[in-house]
Amino acid sequence: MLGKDTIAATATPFGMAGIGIIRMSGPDALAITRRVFCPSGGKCEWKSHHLYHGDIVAADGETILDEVLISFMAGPRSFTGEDVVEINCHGNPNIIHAILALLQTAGCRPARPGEFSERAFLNNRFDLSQAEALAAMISAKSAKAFALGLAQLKGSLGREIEDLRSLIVEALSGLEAAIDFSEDTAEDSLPETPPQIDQALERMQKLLASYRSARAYTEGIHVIITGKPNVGKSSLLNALTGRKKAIVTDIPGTTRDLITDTIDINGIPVHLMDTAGIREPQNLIEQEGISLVWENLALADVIVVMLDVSKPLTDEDKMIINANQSTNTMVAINKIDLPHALEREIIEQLFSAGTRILEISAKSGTGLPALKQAVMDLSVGTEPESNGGKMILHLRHKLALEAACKNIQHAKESLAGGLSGEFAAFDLREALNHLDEITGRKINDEILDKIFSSFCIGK
Ligand SMILES: Nc1nc2c(ncn2[C@@H]2O[C@H](COP(=O)(O)OP(=O)(O)OP(=O)(O)O)[C@@H](O)[C@H]2O)c(=O)[nH]1
Ligand SMILES: [Mg+2]
Repeated sequence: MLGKDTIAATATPFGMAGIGIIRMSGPDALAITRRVFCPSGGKCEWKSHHLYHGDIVAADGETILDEVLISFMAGPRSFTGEDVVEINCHGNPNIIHAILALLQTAGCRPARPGEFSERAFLNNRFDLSQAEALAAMISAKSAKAFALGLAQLKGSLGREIEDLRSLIVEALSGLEAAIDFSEDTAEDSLPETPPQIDQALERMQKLLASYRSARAYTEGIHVIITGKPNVGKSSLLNALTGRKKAIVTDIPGTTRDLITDTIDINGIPVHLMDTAGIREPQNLIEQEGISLVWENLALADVIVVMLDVSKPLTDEDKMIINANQSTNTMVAINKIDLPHALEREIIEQLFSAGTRILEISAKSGTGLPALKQAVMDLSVGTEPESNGGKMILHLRHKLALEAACKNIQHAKESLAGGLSGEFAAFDLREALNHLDEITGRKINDEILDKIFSSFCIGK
């Protein structure tokens, strides 16, 4: 990778700011800087990891473009592993553009999105999972999501994958020794299942189980509130967000559009969706609104079916209850501040055993903390820390791990079924390949391009 062209890009967002940072990496980074930079006092020694003050001077050799601070990090002790220069100029988009253009005439080219990280990966500054962690940190929507990205950047996932790799390599060498032995002695003994196979499988399944809660922290969870008109869905949205987001009236059919808002529960972004009350639509607008509810019910992580305790159950309630019997359904019996016309036992019988049923008052706020907790239990389950911070955040990692698990299970089955150890050895090698996709030990260029091109420019 060293010896390639030198690249430059702004590392800070374009826009007015106190400072803007332009980053340059490659073999000519220092030579290009020298062409455009006039240090205070006339000269500087360009010691690595030092900061230099001076002016950026235009191609005419006279016009000062900006007064800047420049840091120089000589490779390989830099982010990319190459020579890196960072120019701290004033955060005016015109000046940043002008300096970038000047650097290009002096010998570099604009960096592609993610190209700095790609070079860092190719120069073994970090593994692929760490590069992806960087992108996850930049786009993290909550402090918790950032912390998970940071743990991955520190190598928590990479280390776990290397441990799993070692277990499989040990199992493989045990198997291969057994295969060689049986060939040498012409004995037909069946190879035993190496214990490392089960250990690896268990750890991989634990890692896979972390995906759901990790996604909750990074992407948030989608909660939809459904029920017949007037049960208090919009009131619940308003009570949970603490804002008058949705119109509330006692006229059934008030809400027709989807109304969304995001709240934070224990560091998790929870995307709430208030919906049109479900009933026989009375006009085209309501009909459209209700069909949107059905579409979104299918996509939600958690469904809150709302009932009104002050009114007897209707056919509409029963239809909604029957349509929402999945494991991600919970029930909110609302308006418990009013006289009850509904019995809890009857509602319990209408849902499958174990369904969470909460009694609330959207009006007074009673039961809302318990409702929030139930949403968490249903969507996140166990805390991610329970796996020592080893989690998978990316779908790409999940798919690779699932494929590796399948290979290992296959290996186990063929050993248990008395097939030659060669078959199991083949599957174990495949499992290793899938694990190597996660850290990038072995990965094709197309996938690499796809990963890095989704990064932002300057990263
Ligand atoms: N007493 C009492 N009234 C409530 C409670 N929650 C909602 N209401 C009242 O019930 C009526 C309907 O509330 P909404 O929040 O608009 O009900 P909705 O389910 O969104 O109704 P649609 O949008 O028509 O489907 C309003 O008059 C609310 O003030 C509650 O917990 N207690
Ligand atoms: Mg409403």
